[in-house]
Amino acid sequence: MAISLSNFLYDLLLLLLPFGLIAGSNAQSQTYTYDWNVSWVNRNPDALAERPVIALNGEWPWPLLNITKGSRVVVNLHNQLGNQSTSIHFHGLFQNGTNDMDGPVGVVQCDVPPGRSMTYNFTIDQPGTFWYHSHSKGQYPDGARGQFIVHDPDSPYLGQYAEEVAFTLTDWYHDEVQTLLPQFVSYKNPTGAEPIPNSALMNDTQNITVSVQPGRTYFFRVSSVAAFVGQYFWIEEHEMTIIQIDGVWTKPAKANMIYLASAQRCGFLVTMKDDTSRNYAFVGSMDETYLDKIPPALNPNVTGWLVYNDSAPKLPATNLTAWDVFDDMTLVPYNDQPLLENVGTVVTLDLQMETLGNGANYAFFNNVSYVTPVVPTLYTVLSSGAAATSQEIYGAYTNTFVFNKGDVVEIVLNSADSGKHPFHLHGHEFQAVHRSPPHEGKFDANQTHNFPVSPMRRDVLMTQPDGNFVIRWVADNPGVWFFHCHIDWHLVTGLAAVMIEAPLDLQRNLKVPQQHYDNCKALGVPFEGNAAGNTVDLYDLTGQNKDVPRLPSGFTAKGYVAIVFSGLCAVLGMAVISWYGAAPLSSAELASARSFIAEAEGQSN
Ligand SMILES: *[C@@H]1O[C@H](CO)[C@@H](O)[C@H](O)[C@H]1NC(C)=O
Ligand SMILES: *[C@@H]1O[C@H](CO)[C@@H](O)[C@H](O)[C@H]1NC(C)=O
Ligand SMILES: *[C@@H]1O[C@H](CO)[C@@H](O)[C@H](O)[C@H]1NC(C)=O
Ligand SMILES: *[C@@H]1O[C@H](CO)[C@@H](O)[C@H](O)[C@H]1NC(C)=O
Ligand SMILES: *[C@@H]1O[C@H](CO)[C@@H](O)[C@H](O)[C@H]1NC(C)=O
Ligand SMILES: *[C@@H]1O[C@H](CO)[C@@H](O)[C@H](O)[C@H]1NC(C)=O
Ligand SMILES: *[C@@H]1O[C@H](CO)[C@@H](O)[C@H](O)[C@H]1NC(C)=O
Ligand SMILES: *[C@@H]1O[C@H](CO)[C@@H](O)[C@H](O)[C@H]1NC(C)=O
Ligand SMILES: *[C@@H]1O[C@H](CO)[C@@H](O)[C@H](O)[C@H]1NC(C)=O
Ligand SMILES: *[C@@H]1O[C@H](CO)[C@@H](O)[C@H](O)[C@H]1NC(C)=O
Ligand SMILES: *[C@@H]1O[C@H](CO)[C@@H](O)[C@H](O)[C@H]1NC(C)=O
Ligand SMILES: *[C@@H]1O[C@H](CO)[C@@H](O)[C@H](O)[C@H]1NC(C)=O
Ligand SMILES: [Cu+2]
Repeated sequence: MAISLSNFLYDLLLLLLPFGLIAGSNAQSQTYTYDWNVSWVNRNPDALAERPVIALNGEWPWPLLNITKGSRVVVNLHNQLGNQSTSIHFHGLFQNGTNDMDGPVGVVQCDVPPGRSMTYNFTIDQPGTFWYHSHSKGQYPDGARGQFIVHDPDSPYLGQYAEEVAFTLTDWYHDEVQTLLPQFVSYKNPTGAEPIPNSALMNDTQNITVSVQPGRTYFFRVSSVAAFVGQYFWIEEHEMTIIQIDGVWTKPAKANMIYLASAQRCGFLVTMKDDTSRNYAFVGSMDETYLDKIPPALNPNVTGWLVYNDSAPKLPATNLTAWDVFDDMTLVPYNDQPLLENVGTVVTLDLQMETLGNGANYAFFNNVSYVTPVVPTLYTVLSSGAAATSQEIYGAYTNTFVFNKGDVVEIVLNSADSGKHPFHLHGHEFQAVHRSPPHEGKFDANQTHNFPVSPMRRDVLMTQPDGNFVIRWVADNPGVWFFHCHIDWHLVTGLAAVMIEAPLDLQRNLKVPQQHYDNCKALGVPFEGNAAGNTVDLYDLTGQNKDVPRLPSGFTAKGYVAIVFSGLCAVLGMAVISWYGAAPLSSAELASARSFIAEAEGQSN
């Protein structure tokens, strides 16, 4: 069993202590202390290919953590990978007062290099179904993730179910990120086709079984820990009653099928049948609209079974022909929190994908593809005095926005991309005020919209292809909060922004442990000054990290591929064009390509 001994003892304590001592205001009565060695092991979760994965104390999958609301968590993370840096993010937590414990590298901390440690120390005062994962560049799809739940002694649904069942859903790759990433971010992939997963997994395996008792009600907690693809989920001939979404209790809502995009979670009740003569499949099915091409051998499905009867067969799931999926926008939070009005600041983020001068495809908000600044943004806040309220010092390539304490913030996100993108905001549960159907284009604030009286709150919301959404929250959590697409391939190519709330409050109240800075020192990463590391002139950003330069105008991805290859061999060039299924170049594209080559040759001579 993965839960540490101290955790077990605290659980025991929980049973023994008089109830009054642990519930309510006595929030600090429990501390969960974990020592985590992170290292490589080999595993074969889909029974198709063994590969190295990132283990926690030699175990993979990572343990399910079950923490009681109001507790303190202390994680001593020891990087024993030998050849990669690492970090930990507890997805969905507010980290209110502990912004430095949130995890994203380059935003609130430096990477933890091999051989070094970092202690994460924070309290949890919110219920829900969550997950925890590395927030170092592109790392969690190598297995550096697990599920965690926060048990709520004040749950409005206590007593309405007998047992809990928790598991994850994910896509899975046979290759390591270090192999896939250079293939993805490459001139050979100018359209930005994402790596295609090899399998779908349930709880990091397949064919799981859940033994059930007739007539009993169970609370299912399902977390997507996917790198890329969303999944449909359903239980054959059983209805689900959704009661929780991400970290928020909702009014009960009945569903036959749910959809979990990367990083989303859902909690639902299922009441078992009285008849025990047969078993029932439950299925996770990858949304194939994410994939640029569908390999014939790919099985997008993963199945588990509710086992009523050990001697009855576990029959394969019936193939569906249509998706009848629950619309999460119709959920209402249990506490009826009303729509936030009096918006103080509106941030409009226009999303697009584009090929840059190295021939690789990148993702943009407002024409800027996020690049990690020289100095992690939290450290810029803490070392810049009064200038911390000025957006400029955070650099021109980080999409950083600064808000006053208490501001009602609204993000309008307009996607000009044909894919689906699940966006995650750290440090908050936002109100999902509006989401358009596919292909609506930009949000039109001039139109009358009937926003919900009490919108769904959650921490990951998915845009539809070429659609838009509007979210709101109150900037009441001083900190530097990452806002990004949770498709890891899109995060590494820049689909991110940074929301800074009440920076002067942070300067007054946050004390970062020396150990965090020591990790920066070990890596040679500066931890003072503006985004470029300038401590003298905070408005001089010379030396900041920048986007890859643009292609010359009129130059297309297709043209780029032709050039690169025809430079080597004309025949190969033509072969590559047909490999991409592209039409022959137009004469304008050819002319533009020729002049680009001439210019490039001129420069290199
Ligand atoms: C799950 O069962 C299917 C069907 O029997 C099998 O093909 C697959 O290999 C199993 N998966 C694992 C991880 O054992
Ligand atoms: C972690 O690694 C250290 C150093 O090798 C070892 O002493 C310790 O026992 C390990 N801890 C766990 C929980 O495996
Ligand atoms: C899923 O895996 C976790 C961690 O190994 C385990 O604690 C949990 O019981 C598993 N859930 C199911 C339904 O098998
Ligand atoms: C690190 O080591 C693991 C385990 O040996 C290996 O599979 C992986 O490819 C290595 N990664 C890098 C970046 O060298
Ligand atoms: C965790 O933080 C609390 C509050 O700041 C502090 O009292 C405690 O000593 C810290 N624990 C560790 C292990 O750093
Ligand atoms: C988590 O712990 C709570 C209380 O300790 C328990 O009621 C619940 O069943 C546990 N959940 C899981 C999934 O283990
Ligand atoms: C369990 O399944 C077996 C095999 O199908 C069947 O013979 C038996 O009657 C079932 N038991 C119950 C309690 O329904
Ligand atoms: C479902 O469809 C797949 C191919 O798409 C097929 O291989 C499989 O046999 C079908 N399953 C059932 C139960 O009909
Ligand atoms: C996967 O499940 C879907 C939905 O039931 C079905 O349409 C499809 O045929 C299945 N594919 C395979 C390979 O089983
Ligand atoms: C986008 O940025 C590039 C370079 O940073 C610039 O050349 C171009 O004019 C910008 N486009 C728009 C529409 O602002
Ligand atoms: C909304 O109205 C304003 C003022 O009339 C106008 O400037 C703006 O372009 C309009 N926006 C859209 C999306 O039509
Ligand atoms: C953070 O804490 C402050 C002060 O206790 C509180 O007013 C605010 O609502 C909290 N915000 C979040 C997101 O937890
Ligand atoms: Cu995305």
